[in-house]
Amino acid sequence: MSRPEIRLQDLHPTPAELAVEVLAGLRRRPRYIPPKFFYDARGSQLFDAITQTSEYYPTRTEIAILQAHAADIAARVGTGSVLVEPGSGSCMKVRLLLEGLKPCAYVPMDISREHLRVAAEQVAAEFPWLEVHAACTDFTRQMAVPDSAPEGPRVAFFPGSSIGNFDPDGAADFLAVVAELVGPGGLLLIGVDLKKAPAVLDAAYDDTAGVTAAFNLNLLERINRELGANFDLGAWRHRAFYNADLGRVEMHLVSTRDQGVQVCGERFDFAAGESIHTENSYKYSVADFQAVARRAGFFPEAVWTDPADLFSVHLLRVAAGPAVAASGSSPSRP
Ligand code: AVJ
Repeated sequence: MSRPEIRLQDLHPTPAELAVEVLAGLRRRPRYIPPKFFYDARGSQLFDAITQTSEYYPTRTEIAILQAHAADIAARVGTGSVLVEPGSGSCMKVRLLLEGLKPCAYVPMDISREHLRVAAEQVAAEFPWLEVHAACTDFTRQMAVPDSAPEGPRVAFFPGSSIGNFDPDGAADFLAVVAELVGPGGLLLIGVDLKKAPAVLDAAYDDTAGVTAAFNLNLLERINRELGANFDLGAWRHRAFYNADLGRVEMHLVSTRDQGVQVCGERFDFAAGESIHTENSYKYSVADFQAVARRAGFFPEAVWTDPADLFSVHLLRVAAGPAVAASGSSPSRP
């Protein structure tokens, strides 16, 4: 098959940007490296492998919700929109919506350039009637729809509970950016993981096959490769647990001994047991998440959950009038 035509806008983070954020994170206490850096080519593959583990319920549960309510979602969203997906990964879930939504264009955005290109080309090949305008970008910093994309009512799709990587204030700020992106009357379809028994959460982020551990440790391999660092992969272990006080799963990389590591020519000393915090994954109740969405100028239109209340999918709308003020930003037609 010939290569399908897609447009790819490339704002991929440079090694210098990676260096700045990694060094800043390692100098802080507690040490923290943002989870967006998990997603090099191998990290994107490992994430897809996590979604196949028996312990990681969010992906299959959200897919079941989207399948069960595809007709309702399509009826509420309507056709002909510009469908924008920040953090599109392998573009798996959007496939469940495309026939019903018949968007005039699909705009997948991802930080992982080659993964994005391959995924976007596959969508274009499977849905020949669909215009695909991909944007390689760190959407936590920049979320512009490429100029090549057509005009049309915008719908944002943000599945997978990626919103959980932000703390609730950060989530409200991010949703305000999405509200501005879709404009007055615009829609957001978003997947949000729900609070549940801690044992279920602990297992989901520490699968017995060790895929999540490999995903977490791959961050150090990436830093070794791209920043010429010398992390000893054998001297770090994966740790994940639900922090009930803060309503989030935390992932850490824990040093198993006293050690020094060189990153970009700077030396970092780690004591045995000291950790680098690599991810938060906040969990919500339906009402708590709707409160966050309201702070960003969204109104809940519908919410769907699975029978076991593991996961939720929310349809949210920005008020149609010009009167919404979210985080001080004035909404404007994109
Ligand atoms: C992609 C951020 C939604 O938090 O569940 C999965 C990432 N990390 N297992 C999540 C992840 C470890 C995932 N998100």
